[in-house]
Amino acid sequence: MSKTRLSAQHYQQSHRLFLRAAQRMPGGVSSPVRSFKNVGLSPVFIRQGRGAALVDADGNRYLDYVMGYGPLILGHAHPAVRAAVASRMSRGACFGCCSEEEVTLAELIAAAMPHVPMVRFVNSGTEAVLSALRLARAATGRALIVKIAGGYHGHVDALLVQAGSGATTHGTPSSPGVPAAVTADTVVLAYNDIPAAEKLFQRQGARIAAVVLELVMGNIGVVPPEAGYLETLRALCDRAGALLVADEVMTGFRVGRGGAQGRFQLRPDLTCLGKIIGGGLPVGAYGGGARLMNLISPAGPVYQAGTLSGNPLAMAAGIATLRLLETSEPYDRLEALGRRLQAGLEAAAKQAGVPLVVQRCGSMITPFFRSHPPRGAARRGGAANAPVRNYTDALACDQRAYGRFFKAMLDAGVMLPPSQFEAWFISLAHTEADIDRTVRKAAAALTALHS
Ligand code: KE4
Repeated sequence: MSKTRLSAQHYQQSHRLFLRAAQRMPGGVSSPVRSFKNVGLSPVFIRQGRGAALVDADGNRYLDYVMGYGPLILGHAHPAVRAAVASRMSRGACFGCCSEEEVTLAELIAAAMPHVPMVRFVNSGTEAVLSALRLARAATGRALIVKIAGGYHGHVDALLVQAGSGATTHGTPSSPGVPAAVTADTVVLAYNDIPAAEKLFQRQGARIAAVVLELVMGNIGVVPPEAGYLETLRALCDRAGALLVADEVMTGFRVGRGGAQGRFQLRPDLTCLGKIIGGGLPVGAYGGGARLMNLISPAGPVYQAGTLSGNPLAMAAGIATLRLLETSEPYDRLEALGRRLQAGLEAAAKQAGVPLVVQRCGSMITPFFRSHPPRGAARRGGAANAPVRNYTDALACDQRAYGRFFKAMLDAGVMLPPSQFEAWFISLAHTEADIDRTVRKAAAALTALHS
């Protein structure tokens, strides 16, 4: 592997594991973003997580803000989740039959999300979105799908067009292997661009089966919706007879108990979930009203199935997690920690003279490294402190600066997502002292970056 390694003596075991992994797994990983390739490094291999802390194969400890890319809102190895999974495992974990846990988790989701009274469990966010799109096309008899530039919805063929997250940094936005015929019925809109949406619906509204979007973008970094944007998409869909599919795989139970649809008072027709509802075990789900969901086999003709769908272990972990999220108290705590981290990072960047725009929704947060335009050149993607409004703005940020910041923080014992185009996640295991320690280390890293 020809990539620059972290300071060698601290990461020998990880590097040895990585060399073995690279013999057996493409890129040595099970998912591209965790390869650290985007920041030009070899990945660390994690041996243990507990609370907000990780320990890698070399015994290095980290304060973690990846948190599994979102599922671990309680923190790593939470006692309630450990107990629920152990108890379930002791009685068997896979029956190919129904289990009570599926029903209980479905009821917990419905209680928190009024627009998701019915749900079908699957095994990943990808599977949830691809199933929701099939249902939307069946329900409307239409083919056209509208997605948002930079939106990432898993590796769904039809949506690997200008996709965010790892698809921005690891694959060409329209990945090889996806025939043009598959994306011929996919149209891409810029986020937060109401005129573009109105124009598309004016021209093609009668052909549109669904608009699928992250209500708060998290896969280009955190970009919240601007006032009126979500409401406009809802009205355009209603007028055209198209469905609004909210991909809340990341935001569901993250930005509030009712997800982003609750936070922004939006009525989606279908909702995709994942991550938190599985408490760290493999899970996905899609849901909505009975009229639509009863089109799904065996209730209706739209086929979708899965050997491990509704797996009792994942259900048990999800139930244990959601049961600790049933009041506003945990979200108030996460909001306060998020506000503290945002203020700290902004102050540190200002002190260091680094053009950083920190954007946040609840406990998901991203510092965008606004690029220094070449001397005399016009800045692309807005002024140094202008908000990142969409994919174009995000792509104009300084990825190299983020990569240097990532490495400095990793060596300082803080694990961040290895990409500018990801969200950092705060958990209920993080403390104010953790946040303050993070800000101190970030201040040192930013100062070094700018010296
Ligand atoms: P999975 O198939 O990875 O479970 O979910 C896909 C997905 C769908 N929708 C949204 C909004 C998502 O954020 C994701 C997956 N998120 C990425 C992190 N940006 C997962 C990390 C990875 O790919 O390894």
